[in-house]
Amino acid sequence: MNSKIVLCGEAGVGKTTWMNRLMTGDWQTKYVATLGVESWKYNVDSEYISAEGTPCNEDFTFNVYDLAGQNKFAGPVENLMKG
Ligand SMILES: Nc1nc2c(ncn2[C@@H]2O[C@H](COP(=O)(O)OP(=O)(O)O)[C@@H](O)[C@H]2O)c(=O)[nH]1
Ligand SMILES: [Mg+2]
Repeated sequence: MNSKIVLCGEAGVGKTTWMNRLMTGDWQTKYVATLGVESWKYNVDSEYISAEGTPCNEDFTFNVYDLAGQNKFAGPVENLMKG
């Protein structure tokens, strides 16, 4: 199954840090502003997924989009949210 996660919010609240932690396991301490949007694919094997104790037979792919908080990127961000 494919699903989309869109991280949005004001600049500096920790969106990029959260995504880096998810993708690399690392905790990044320096601040690098996101320009526009960055996206990553996050795969989860079915063996790690269960719903109310019932194993799931499907792998999941999350397309995680990390958005820039600045207003000037509002246009592209709005299109991404729709799609
Ligand atoms: N103390 C603390 N600092 C954080 C946390 N998450 C992010 N930061 C710091 O906040 C700053 C901005 O984070 P960033 O992920 O770039 O924000 P973004 O603009 O929302 O993507 C960086 O210097 C991070 O190291 C957190 O949970 N705790
Ligand atoms: Mg960011």
